[in-house]
Amino acid sequence: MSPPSKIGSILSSPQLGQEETVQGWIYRTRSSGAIVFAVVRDSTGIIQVTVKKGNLSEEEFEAAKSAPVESSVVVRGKVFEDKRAPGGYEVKASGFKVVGTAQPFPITEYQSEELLLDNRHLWIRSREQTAVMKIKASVLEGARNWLKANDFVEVTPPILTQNACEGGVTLFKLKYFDREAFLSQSAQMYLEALIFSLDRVYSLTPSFRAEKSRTTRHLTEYWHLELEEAWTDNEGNMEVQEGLVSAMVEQVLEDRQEELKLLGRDPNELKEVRPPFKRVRYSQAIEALKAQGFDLRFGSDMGAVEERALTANEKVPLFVTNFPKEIKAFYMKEDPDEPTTFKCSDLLAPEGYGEIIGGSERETDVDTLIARLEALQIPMETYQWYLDLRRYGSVPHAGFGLGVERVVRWVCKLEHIRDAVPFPRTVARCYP
Ligand code: NSS
Repeated sequence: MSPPSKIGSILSSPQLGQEETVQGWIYRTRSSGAIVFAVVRDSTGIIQVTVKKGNLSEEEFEAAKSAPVESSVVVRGKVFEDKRAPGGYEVKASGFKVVGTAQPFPITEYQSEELLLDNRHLWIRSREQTAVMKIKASVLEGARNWLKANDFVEVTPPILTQNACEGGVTLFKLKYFDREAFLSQSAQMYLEALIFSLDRVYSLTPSFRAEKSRTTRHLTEYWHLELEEAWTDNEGNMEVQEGLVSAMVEQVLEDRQEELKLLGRDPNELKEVRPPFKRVRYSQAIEALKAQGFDLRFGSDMGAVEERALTANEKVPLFVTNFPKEIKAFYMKEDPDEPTTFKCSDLLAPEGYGEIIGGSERETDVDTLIARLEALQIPMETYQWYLDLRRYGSVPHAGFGLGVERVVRWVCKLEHIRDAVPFPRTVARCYP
């Protein structure tokens, strides 16, 4: 028997009349008397298999005829052109072995969103989910290649922590023996510690947010790509962000155009994503939004609605800089040119998809940090190690965190962020 071929390679370079072996799962099947049309899928595509009585053993014909969808099969046969078949070719079976007979599959056409989520472990076999996972892999591959080329070292921060990097409201608390600990919201503080020996670092970890909000862009567990760099400022940090995001998109365009099209994303729409990205100050953004009728003032938080309005007509991500201090985190550095603001930026995806990165230059002065923690009434004990970073050779530095699923949602043009991750965790769901 010939060694198994991938369906994708059979369809892209068909050897007409040559015998091939395909291993996969039945995607669709119908039969009429002496002929069975089974569409078989593997990780690379789908192909029609025509099973005719008489071309193979009676036993195999009957097995093919009665095998339900999602049964795993090994099929042998010659490849022929068939304009009506998906992909334009079919395999005429001379062998059809059912390896694992499926029970009636719980997912059929037109299912409710709830049923699909309850059966997520099965639904991830769908072609759309498969395409998203491949695109996500390319997003990460593009990121890692770019980070390596730019001398960033991958590090492994902890997930169990006693520090609330992004405030107490969205912390998942847990009992850590006789103490209290949290699931990490961000690796930032640990990355800040690592730049003193490595200069440029990044990590890819899950982050956890006990977000009560049921929105299309919040998960309670998401993949967080975070980066920290010594000897740089907020401007340098933004240049890293635009280089990194462009490299992610470029890798997807190189590897995954078919998958993008399957998801309804025209690859051409992503081709303009190249540095530099536009920059607008928060104060200007507020003025622009007020002109659109929004009731806002300096100090108002920007949510999904405001971000959508700012970027609905953009094709390339947009930086919003200089947020007011009162709506941002304690560790950011004041901008001496506009002292009511921090040297920080949010990167908003185009087409209204909203924030994908939050970044800033970090405060380097220990007394300023102590004063801020005191003002926020944050107990200092668990922050002593972080303050030490300013006591022993403090250095200008900046960094950011990128929400991987936020990027994938935008790139894949997904309605909901939960489809950017195989097993979504949201307020409503921790199963399967
Ligand atoms: O809260 S952030 O804006 N910033 C930080 O956590 C910094 N401490 C990161 C750093 O400088 N190292 O979150 C960063 C990004 C944000 O822009 C989103 O893209 C993503 O993390 N994010 C989320 N994605 C999915 N679901 C939720 N709930 C979520 N929260 C933030």
